[in-house]
Amino acid sequence: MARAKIALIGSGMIGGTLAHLAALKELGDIVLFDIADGIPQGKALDISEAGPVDKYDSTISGTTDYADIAGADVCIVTAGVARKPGMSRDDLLGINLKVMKSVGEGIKEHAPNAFVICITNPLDAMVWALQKFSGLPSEKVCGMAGVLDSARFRHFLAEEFNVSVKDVTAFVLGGHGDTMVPLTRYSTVAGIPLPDLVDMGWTTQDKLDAIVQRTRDGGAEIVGLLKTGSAYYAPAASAIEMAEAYLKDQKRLLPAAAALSGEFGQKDMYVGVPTVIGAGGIERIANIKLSKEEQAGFDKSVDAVKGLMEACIAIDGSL
Ligand code: TXD
Repeated sequence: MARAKIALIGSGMIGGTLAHLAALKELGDIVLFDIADGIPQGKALDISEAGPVDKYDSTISGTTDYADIAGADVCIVTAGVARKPGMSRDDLLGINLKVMKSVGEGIKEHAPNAFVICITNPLDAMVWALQKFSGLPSEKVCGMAGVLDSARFRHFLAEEFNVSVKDVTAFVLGGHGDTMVPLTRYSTVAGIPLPDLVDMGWTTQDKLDAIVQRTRDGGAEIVGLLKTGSAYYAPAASAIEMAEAYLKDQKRLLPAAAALSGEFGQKDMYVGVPTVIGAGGIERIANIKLSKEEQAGFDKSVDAVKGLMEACIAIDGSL
């Protein structure tokens, strides 16, 4: 059986890391695409040259020509600009919306059967615009943010409880931003819900609240430290987990920005929800029951995303 083909649209900090991780896991042959001539080709050659050491036979190529992504099974989109200190994710909208238009046209023409994972910020608006620009079925276009946000949450919880990250599960809902909604009652250590761990004295509610806030601020914390850009190792690892679930039909239940058609009382928009990812793409959305407080947090996040969508429509009336 022919190897899968993975196209990385954007070969910057996340794109290069995606290529390296996909090669290490031998998920398929990899095409790095960018408009900055030399970057995709240089990174592709460098990662190829690591192949003999790490023993992967994936072919990795770099290009500035969309024709070279032809027939891709997965497209992971990081094209656009990233934040600098003092910028919010929303500040990127004006520039990145235009980038999504060109990326959407490229995918529509050359890889219409791909499973598309959008990473570009502001994520929930960009993935919605990308699906419209590309015209791909909505179940084949999703956004990566929830896996990253829950991974950040899980890392902080594992540190707090001094337990293996392997046994910490976490649930986050809503947009990728300050309004994200970490669900503590569905987050556990080996199935023990966080509220029970508070009752057991493993942590306090104040410490838990601080961890939730640090998760919300996770992106800004790294931007403030790096000063030259934003996070890329954990975002890349998160998108690769989603791509693997599609390529291997794993039916993983993962948080993702997905198209809603009535779930959680919303439709015609993308926002972070629990999804089942398999060979059909976003195969199901777990329409979990939310408490009044959780629903209010989710609705606030939905309103923030709708505000970004309106800003997009004001810029590009074709949306
Ligand atoms: O969880 C999440 N979704 C976020 C997303 C986590 C971290 C970063 N997040 C966003 O991903 C970030 O705010 C950016 O919007 C993207 C990509 O972040 P990255 O750190 O990889 O940005 P880089 O290093 O600037 O890479 C972007 C590349 C760069 O090489 C540009 O030349 C290229 O995008 N680029 C384009 N490629 C194709 N087509 C067009 N039009 C284009 N414009 C720029």
